Amino acid sequence: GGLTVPHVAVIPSAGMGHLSISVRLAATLASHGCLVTFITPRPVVSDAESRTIADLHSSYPQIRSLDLRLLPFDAPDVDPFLRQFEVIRRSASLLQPLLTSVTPPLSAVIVDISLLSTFVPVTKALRLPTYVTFISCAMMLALLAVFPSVRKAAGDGPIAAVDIPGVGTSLPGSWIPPPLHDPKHLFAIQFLENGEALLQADGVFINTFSALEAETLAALNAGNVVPGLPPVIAIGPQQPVKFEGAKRAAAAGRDEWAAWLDAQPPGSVLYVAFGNRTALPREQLRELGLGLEKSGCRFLWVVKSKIVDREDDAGVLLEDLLGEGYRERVGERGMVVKSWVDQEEVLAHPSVGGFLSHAGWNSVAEAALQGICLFGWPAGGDQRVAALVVEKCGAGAWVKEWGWSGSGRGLEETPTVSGEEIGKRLRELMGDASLRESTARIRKDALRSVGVGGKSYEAVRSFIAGLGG
Ligand code: BUP
Repeated sequence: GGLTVPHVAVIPSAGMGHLSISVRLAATLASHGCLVTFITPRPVVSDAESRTIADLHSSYPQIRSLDLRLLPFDAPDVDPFLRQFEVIRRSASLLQPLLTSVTPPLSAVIVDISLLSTFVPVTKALRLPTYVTFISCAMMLALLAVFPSVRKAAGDGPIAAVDIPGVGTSLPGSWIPPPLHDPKHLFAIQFLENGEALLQADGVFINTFSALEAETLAALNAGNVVPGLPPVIAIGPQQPVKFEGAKRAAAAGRDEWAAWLDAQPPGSVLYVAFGNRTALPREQLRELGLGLEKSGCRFLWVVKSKIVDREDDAGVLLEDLLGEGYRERVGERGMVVKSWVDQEEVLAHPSVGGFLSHAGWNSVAEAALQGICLFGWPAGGDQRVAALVVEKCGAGAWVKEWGWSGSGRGLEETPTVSGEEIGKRLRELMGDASLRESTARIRKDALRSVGVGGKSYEAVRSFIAGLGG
């Protein structure tokens, strides 16, 4: 009947990036009046994840909570989040009783992309429409979609370059996520299987919008990338859910940087942060410090490295890492913070005029929403593809020659980019008027998209309406 409220199960995967899109979508659906059951695979890997899930349930008491109790599994020695993907994927058999136990009966399931290939047989056996949350850009979704045929063509060897049909983009082998070159790598195996399973899904939610990726979205939805793909539903830029717990965590140390930001001229500050998972090699950190000094720009720098986590005082750390006298030379021009700021708040601050970032997709979307130019310094994963998207649409720039030594996770590796070079390029980028114009245009489109009647807003509404609500 036309009056029943649809009921959707949302199943997130491991790691904050994967969790974020599910949590935000669950909150959005609930605020549109959709009934939501959030199914958490437990135990989770990190404290940040358990805090976020607890926050979701306390802020949205109408969202129901179920646990998927994971089966024990002897996984290979890989990244703990990748390992957790595998553990959850192998617990798919526990899903059926959960999905059938809820009342009213489910109208659809929304599952994280990393789990799709083992979960879709279960949801489809129950005749449940199955939607996917995809955590990166549309260009990465296109890569996922073509990957099964790319792997077939490459045999057991590394991948040379990937042409994305219908978009006219060729991704050099060195730009795609490094583990994809090794067909035996667990990530590559999962990526391949999930890429194949995409064709069985009923739709894919993605945190992007037209000013960033209109062409790629159109090509995906026209069947020009891979025929038979389900609808790709752009819902970005997703607004962060401001939970109490998250606010409390970010409040530590806020007074100092917030007061400093308030005192800076409009658009003058370069914000520097490389996400949760990318630790700068120690020597590169020092060169970046020199570069920021030489750039002459004002800067707010979130220093995130393994070393920082063990230190109590950012001042001690600076002396150690950046050399004697660094703070004195930089003076009031620079603010260095340890570990965590409320990035949304920083990017929304009128003093901020640029963002030096690893180009993690959440950071890209958050900067685009605020009209802040993003200068990409991608390390690994999907970050080069994201940096390409940023450059193409005018959301920022990418200095392609800037690499990272080794994995981007080691601390003792030698720098690949000198402070001199960093300073020079940052000064140019901060002064680029055409970039400021294009990011202002992108911001307008972002606000239109998520506002009432906008494309992203309406996409969520028509998804709910399509479920019979
Ligand atoms: Br650092 C930092 N405060 O100080 P990405 C990050 N964030 O709120 P990821 C803060 O973390 P990979 C800080 O707003 C964004 O939502 C930021 O997500 C927030 O990178 C998130 O940019 C970072 O997608 O690494 O997930 O850390 O690219 O490897 O997935």
